[in-house]
Amino acid sequence: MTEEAVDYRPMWQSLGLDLEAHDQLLAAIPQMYEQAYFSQENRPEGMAYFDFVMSEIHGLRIKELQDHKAAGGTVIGTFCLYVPEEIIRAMGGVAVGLCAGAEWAYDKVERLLPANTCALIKSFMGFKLGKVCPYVESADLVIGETTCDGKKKAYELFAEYAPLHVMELPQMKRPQDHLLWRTEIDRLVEKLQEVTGRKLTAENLIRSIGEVNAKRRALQRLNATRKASPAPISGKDALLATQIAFYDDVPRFTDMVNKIADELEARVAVGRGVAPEDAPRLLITGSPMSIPNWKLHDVIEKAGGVVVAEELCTGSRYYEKLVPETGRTVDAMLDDIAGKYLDINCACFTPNLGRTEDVLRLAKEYQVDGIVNYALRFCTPYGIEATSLERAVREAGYRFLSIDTDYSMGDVGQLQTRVEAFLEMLA
Ligand code: BJ8
Repeated sequence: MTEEAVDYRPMWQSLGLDLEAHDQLLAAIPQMYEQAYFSQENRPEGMAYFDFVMSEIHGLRIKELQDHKAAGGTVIGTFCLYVPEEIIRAMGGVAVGLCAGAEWAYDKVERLLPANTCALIKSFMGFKLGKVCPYVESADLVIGETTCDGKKKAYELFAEYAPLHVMELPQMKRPQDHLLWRTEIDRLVEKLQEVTGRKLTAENLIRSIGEVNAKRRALQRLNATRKASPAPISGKDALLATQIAFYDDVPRFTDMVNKIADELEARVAVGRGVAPEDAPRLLITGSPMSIPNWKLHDVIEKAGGVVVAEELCTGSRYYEKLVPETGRTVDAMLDDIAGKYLDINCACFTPNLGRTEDVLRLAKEYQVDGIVNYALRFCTPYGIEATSLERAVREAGYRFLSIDTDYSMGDVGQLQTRVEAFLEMLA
């Protein structure tokens, strides 16, 4: 990406955005971003790239997507980590994450959905109904999945506004569930062949698996540096990098993440950090945090803690596991993809003991002082799972804080008080 002043309004208009509402959205985000990000001291220089991507998130990146479509490619919107981006990419699609992290057009949303629906669902519906998201408007197809009940039912309504394909995700991980999931992967391939007009071949799938693995490996490198004390990067910056992984051009993003990982490794070598060595180190686990949701990290880090790990879909669940690179036929690679994706530990599964194991393993590896469970208000899976997680975490000797919040800023004062009290306990 290069910097130059461009008028994107004709592009937004051609996508059918409500320009007035979109202006309001674009006016609000830089302010939130500045308050959260530019107040940090000693940021790694490599964050300049991510700042730039954020500043162009509705501009240059959307222009790139339009150019990609004009050259015969497609844009495929997704809402969930279980949708395999390797397959989309292999068929000339660009996968973009459509989960939204801000309240928008709730007046329209609440005419369709109960007010006590989780913020993530209300937000993606609001961005669509309010016509302010150029990603969803660029999408040739949106892929939903039968994860939680809220999403499942919301997709039925969402399908009235956008072309939608829903994957049936099992809720258990028994052999018969693996078989069901594997057939859903085949159904996805068929649908993508129809939408993209391209065939899935062994060559394009091998290449795509390699590229997406390289992206995940780069994020693994970046995040591994956070095991050091002092942490060389704030949690907020690391979260931003993972959030951008869902939108950015894959090879460019991989290069830039590897570049910042070089810088962070050099910082670790000389003991340079973003927070004092004795700052309480926290792990956050729970519901995903989509752009521009930086609320909890911001509160924690402004209160003197440092977030060193995220067991989130916008965290380790996204980059820890790779698709094996040994498959040589389409069938073998689809088996590998099915296996890798079903191995993600989301609270929509029962039982979901793997998540607790992941949390405890990461807590040890990242030498954390405390664990914070983050559940979006009205998110039943993560809200209920907090009970068994808390039990296991306390038994293992960690302090635990359970946060239930949404995208509004109304409870920030209350969050600050709770976080400060928690950090004092850890000191
Ligand atoms: S793999 S976490 S992205 S389903 S927060 S909508 S669960 S009520 S988002 Fe998720 Fe895939 Fe799982 Fe990850 Fe429902 Fe909860 Fe809302 Fe949620």
